[in-house]
Amino acid sequence: MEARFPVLALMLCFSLAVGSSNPVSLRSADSGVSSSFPSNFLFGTASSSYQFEGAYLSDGKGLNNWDVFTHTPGNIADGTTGDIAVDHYNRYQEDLDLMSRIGVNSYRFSISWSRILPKGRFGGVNQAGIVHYNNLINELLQRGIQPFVTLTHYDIPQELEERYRAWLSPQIQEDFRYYAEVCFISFGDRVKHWVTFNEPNVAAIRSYRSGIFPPSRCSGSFGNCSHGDSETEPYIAGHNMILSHAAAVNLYRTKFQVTTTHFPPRMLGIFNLLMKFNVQKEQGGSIGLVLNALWYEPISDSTEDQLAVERALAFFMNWFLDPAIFGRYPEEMRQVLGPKLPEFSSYESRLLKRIGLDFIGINHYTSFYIKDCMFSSCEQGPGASKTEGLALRLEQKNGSYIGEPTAVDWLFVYPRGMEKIVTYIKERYNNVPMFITENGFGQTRDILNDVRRVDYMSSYLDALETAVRKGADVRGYFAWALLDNFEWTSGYTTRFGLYQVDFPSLKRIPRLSATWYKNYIENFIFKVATRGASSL
Ligand code: PNW
Repeated sequence: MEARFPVLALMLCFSLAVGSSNPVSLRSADSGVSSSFPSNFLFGTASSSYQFEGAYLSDGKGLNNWDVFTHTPGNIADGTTGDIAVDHYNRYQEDLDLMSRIGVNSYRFSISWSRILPKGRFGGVNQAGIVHYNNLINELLQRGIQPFVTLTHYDIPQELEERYRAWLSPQIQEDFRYYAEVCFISFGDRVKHWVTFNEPNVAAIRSYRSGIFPPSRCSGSFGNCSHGDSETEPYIAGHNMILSHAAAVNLYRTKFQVTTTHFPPRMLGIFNLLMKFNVQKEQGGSIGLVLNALWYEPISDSTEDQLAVERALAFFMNWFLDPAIFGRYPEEMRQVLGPKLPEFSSYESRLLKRIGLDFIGINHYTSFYIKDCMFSSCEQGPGASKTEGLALRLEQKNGSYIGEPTAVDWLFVYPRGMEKIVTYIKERYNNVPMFITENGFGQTRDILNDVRRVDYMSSYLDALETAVRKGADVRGYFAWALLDNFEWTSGYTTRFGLYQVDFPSLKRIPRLSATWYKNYIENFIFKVATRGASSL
């Protein structure tokens, strides 16, 4: 299926030739005469199953960890659940129409594991779940929108918690591999971008260090839990996530992705014959991993604070990216954590290094200052403890914030962080292709004229373009989110949508940012279409 941009670009060329006017109407959507993004750049919106779908007991879906967690009083700020969420399960056609209206050429969503496998590998495949995602994918492709699919975005079948404590057990690797296989077989002929995990770093930290996500495990001053060990369990869970990721990537590489290109031409005949009974399909897609990526500025120019920035990056992001690409944990983590950090066997390490990643997905929203706690003493706070890397995270320096504060307590507007995190990843990981898989702005007041979201997106996209101009291989950008939705422990109190959702009626109403994004994309297509013309 073809992406829609080349077609639109042609139409625009035509409209230029016949003398119609530039379609850009919002001045702020036009940030220059040319764009640094490649012509096949993906522009999309992002979502996740638990935050959007609702329909929590429909069509044979099994209970997941978030169903159980939200139904336990006291866990969610406004006492709500994702039982209905924005009812995307039933209203997806309407939502795809909204995407078409904006003009995106990709949609990032996640599959609900317990909708496909209500009991994990300990029960059957729920055909109704397969049918649902088939319909969604087919309708996307009919609209010229590419599916960009995450296998797990925090929600997992509750069965796995109950049987063996989910991420704390290596048994989950087999469950994840099996689930991935069902998805590759069912959808891989049409899905060309797969993500194994959304933000395993945030999942491990919030589920097993602070305990604010299910299964609510933590210890000591890290949170208020009845079970857990904040100093070891996040690293055990993370380790099992990395090995689960590796199992899925290895499976994709060996059975689904490409089967012929690694062999010299004269061996192809024999190879094809040998593989004929083994290989399902040549799907030819790509597979990657999405991390939450914060940027950090040192609180001073001292060597100690600069080293602390490296530690903060290691303990938050490289914790997962280094194993997925280099087959080992960052040196900073090994030094500080010692035996509390699990080890990869030499087989696992070689496997990880060999399979690698086709792309890195970056969820970037904000930045912080970092102060060293290894060589000097620190007050208590996020990041300061040994298990977090001895790098204190601060919002302010000399009384001023790193960027304009927002209604979301962790979100400060610091667009340069976008350029810097992308450039950092480019340099550390040898310019592996990147996608900005999430970027967005949250509000607690319900505003339709969301100028602050428009300013935020516009400035972050400008900063992203700067990184691309300087050589970063960034291939797409996904706005979080198309719609207001269930914002985890904040419930429905925080709104990230380009469209407002009126929750009682579930009506979708466009905000200024929806119109702005539409114009931004149109303007991009116009720039791409006139690229050749201007150099004539
Ligand atoms: C992401 N931070 O989480 C998630 O992938 C989404 O599901 C979520 O709705 C969205 O961001 C908005 O919150 C984040 O500390 C977790 O900077 C942590 C941070 C940012 C985003």
